[in-house]
Amino acid sequence: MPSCLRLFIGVVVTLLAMPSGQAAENSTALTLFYTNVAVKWTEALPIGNGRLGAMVFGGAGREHLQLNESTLWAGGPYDPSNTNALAVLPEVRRLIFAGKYDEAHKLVGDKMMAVPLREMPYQTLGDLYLNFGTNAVQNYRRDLNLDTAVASVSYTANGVHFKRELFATPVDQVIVIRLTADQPGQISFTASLGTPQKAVASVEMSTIKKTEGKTPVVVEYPSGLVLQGMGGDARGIPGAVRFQARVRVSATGGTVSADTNTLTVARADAVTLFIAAATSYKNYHDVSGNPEATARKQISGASSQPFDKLLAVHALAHQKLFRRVVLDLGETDAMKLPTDVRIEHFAAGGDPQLATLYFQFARYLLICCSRPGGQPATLQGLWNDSLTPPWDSKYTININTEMNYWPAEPGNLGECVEPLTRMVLEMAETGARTAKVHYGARGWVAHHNTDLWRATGPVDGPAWGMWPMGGAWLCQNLWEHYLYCEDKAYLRQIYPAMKGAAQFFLDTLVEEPTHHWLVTCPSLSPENNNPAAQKTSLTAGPAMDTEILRDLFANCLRASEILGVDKAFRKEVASARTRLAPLQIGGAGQLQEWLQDMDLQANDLHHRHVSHLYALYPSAQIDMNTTPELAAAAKKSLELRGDQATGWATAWRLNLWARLHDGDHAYRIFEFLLSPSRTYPNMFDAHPPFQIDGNFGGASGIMEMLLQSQNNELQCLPALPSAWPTGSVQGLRARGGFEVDLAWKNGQLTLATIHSLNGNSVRLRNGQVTKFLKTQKGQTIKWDGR
Ligand code: FUC
Repeated sequence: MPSCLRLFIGVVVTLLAMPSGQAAENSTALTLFYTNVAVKWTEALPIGNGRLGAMVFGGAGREHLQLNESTLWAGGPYDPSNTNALAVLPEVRRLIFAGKYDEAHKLVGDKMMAVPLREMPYQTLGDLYLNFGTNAVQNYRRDLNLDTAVASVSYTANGVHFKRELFATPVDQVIVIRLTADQPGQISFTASLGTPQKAVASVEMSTIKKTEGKTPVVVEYPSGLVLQGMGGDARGIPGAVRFQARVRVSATGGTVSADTNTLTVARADAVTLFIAAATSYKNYHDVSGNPEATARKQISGASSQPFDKLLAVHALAHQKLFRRVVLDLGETDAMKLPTDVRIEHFAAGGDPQLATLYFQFARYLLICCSRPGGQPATLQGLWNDSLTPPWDSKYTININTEMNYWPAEPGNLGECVEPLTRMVLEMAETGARTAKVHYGARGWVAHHNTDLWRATGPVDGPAWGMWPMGGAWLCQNLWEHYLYCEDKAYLRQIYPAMKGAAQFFLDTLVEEPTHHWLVTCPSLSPENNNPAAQKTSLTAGPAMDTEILRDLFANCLRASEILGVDKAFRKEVASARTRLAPLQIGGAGQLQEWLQDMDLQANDLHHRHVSHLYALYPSAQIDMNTTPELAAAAKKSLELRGDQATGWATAWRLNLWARLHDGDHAYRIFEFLLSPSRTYPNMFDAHPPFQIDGNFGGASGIMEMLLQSQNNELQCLPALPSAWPTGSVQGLRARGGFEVDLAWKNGQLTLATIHSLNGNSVRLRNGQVTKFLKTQKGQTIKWDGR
C-alpha cells in the first residue's frame, strides 16, 4: 500500500475511533439527523454498497433493518416474445394512418403485447430485528453522515450512553453494525431475521476446540443467524433466484445463547454484527450461483478484521467518489434543526444549505445503489420493502431510469454508470429477439420497461407499452458518458448497441402519408392520450421519438467516424436522418407533441410527462443560444404543462427551466420538490409513493442551474437563482473532459477554474460574455468571467 494511502487510513481510523457517542453527536453539514425514531419506512435511513442495502429505523427499544439484495427479483430467465405480433403489424399501421386509433389499440392489445403482460418485480430480502427492550431513553438521536456513509443511533438509558453505527461496505461486501456503551456489560438484546419470502430462518452453530482438564473437547456455540429461500413466482414465471442471508454476531464480554431462530446476547461490553446476503443470479440467463458459499465467504472475510479497519476502508472507498464535488450555497442556523423539520420549512426560505444537503444526498444515493459490477438503480434505487412494490420497483425506461443517471456525469460519478451500461448491452441481446419476432427487423428494440431478466417486449397494455424507444433513449445515456470521458475503449464497447438500436429503426420507420416523413408507427408520446383518439395514446411519429432518433443517428454517425468503421451504414443512417419529421411549432406557439397540431385538445393539459421537451433537456437539440425560436416554443409548452407534477416530473421541469436560463422559475419548482409533498422526512423523493428518480433529477437540476456544457460551450451560472446570491462549487464535470470550479458573489461569477482533462478547446460563457479557450491536457485555466 502506498504510504500516503496508509497515512490517510490512519487518520480516518483515529477520527473514527473517538470515544463512544461522539460520532453520532458530531453534526457535520452533510449529515441528515432526527430526534425521533423512524416509524414509517420513508423515515428510515438508507445505506447500501451498490448491491446490499438496508433501511435503518433506529429504534432505541428495537432496531429494525429492512434488507435488500439487488439481484433478488421474482421470476427467472424468460422470453416475453409474442409470435402473433409480426403478422398484424401492417394492419396496425394502416389503422393508425387511417385515424382508426381505437381499432388499432384493440388489435395491439390482442396480438402484439408481450407474454406475460407484466414484467417481474424486484423484491425485499427481509428484516433484521434487534430487540433491546429499552423503554425510557434520553438524548435520542439518529443520523446519516453522507460523507462517511455511516448511520448512527445514540441515546442514554438508565444513565448509560449507548451508540450504534451501521454501514454497508463496498469493500468487504457486508453490512456492519457496531453496538457500544460507555459502561461495561450493558449490551443485551435478541436478534432475529424475518421475511415475507418463502424462506426458512435458523440459528448458525459454530464449534470451537477447548481443553477440559487434559481432554480436548469440541464445544458448539451459537454464532449467527441464517435465512435461506427462493424469490417468488410472478405472472406465470416460476421463481428461480435462490438466496441466503447470514448474520454473524461477535460479542466482547457477556454471553450468547440461542433458541430455534433467535439469538440472545446478554451483558456484553460491545457487539459487532455482520450481515451478508447473496443470490444464485449470475446474469439474465444464468441463475446457477451458490449463495451460501458467497455469503459464508463474505462473512468470514469481514468478521476476521477489526471494526475500525472495516470502517476506515469503507469510508475511504465512499469518499473516493463522494468527495469529488463540494457545493456551498451558504449556511444558516437552520442547519441546527432536524432534517424533517427543515424540509417542512424549506419553502419559507433562509435555509440554502438544505439544497446542498439534498444535492449531496442524491450523490450519496447513486454511490450506494449503483456501483460497478452491480445492478442499475431501480425505480427505488436499491431500497424496497415489498414483494409487490409500486410499478414492480423495476426499470421504467420511458423516463425514470434515464433520469436516475442524469446527475452521474456532471456530478463526477461516471463510474456509477457501469451497471447501466452493462444492462443496455445485455438488452441489446434480448432485444434482438424482440426486434426479430415482433417486427421482423435487424438490430434490437426495447419498449417502456425492463427488469432483471432484460425483458424488452411491450408490456402493461398498448397505451403504455407500445413505444419502441426505450433502448434508443438508454443509448443516449451511454453516449453522454462517452461525451464526458471521451474514452475510446468505452465507445468501442457501446457502439454495437448504438448501431443495433439504429438498425432497428432503419428497418421499421415508415413514411407518414401527409409529408412523407419517416416516422415510428405504432408508437405513442409516453403515456399521454392521443387527442385525436377516443381512449388511446397510440399514434405515429410523436415528437419525442423523432428527437431521440435524431440524437441516436447523429451519435452513430460520430461514433462510427471516431472508430473509423461502417462507412456504408453511415450513409444509410445519414440519409434516414434527413427524412425524419422536423420539430414543429404549433398554433399556440408551443412545441408540438404530435405530428398534428393538437396539443391544446389534450384531455390532460398538465400531463406529468413532458416527452416532446426531451429536445431541450436531456438533449440539446433546442438551445437558448443556438435555436432561440424553438426554445421559445418549448417554453410555451412548459407554461401550458404547469410547474407542479409527480416527483420525477417536477424534477424534469426544474431541469427544463434551467435550460431556459430562468433560475428563479427553476428555483420555485425546486422549492416544491423539496417540500413535504414531494420529499419524505428521510429526503427520499415522493412521486408519491417513493421513487428515487426525483432525487436524481433534482440534483441534476441544481447542477444545470450552475453549469451547462451542451453544444461545445461551458456556460457558467446559466440559471443562478436569486436565492443563492453567493456560493461556490468545485468538481463538476463538463462534456469534452473538463472539471469545473465556480465561485460567485452577489449573483455574479467571480472565478471559474477549468481543469482540462483531455486538452480540448471550448467556448466559455458568462451571460453574454464568451471567450474561446484552447487548452492542453492537464492544464488549469482561471477565468473571471470577463
Ligand atoms: C411512468 C410514469 C409514472 C411512474 C412510472 C413508474 O410510467 O408515468 O408516473 O413514474 O413510470
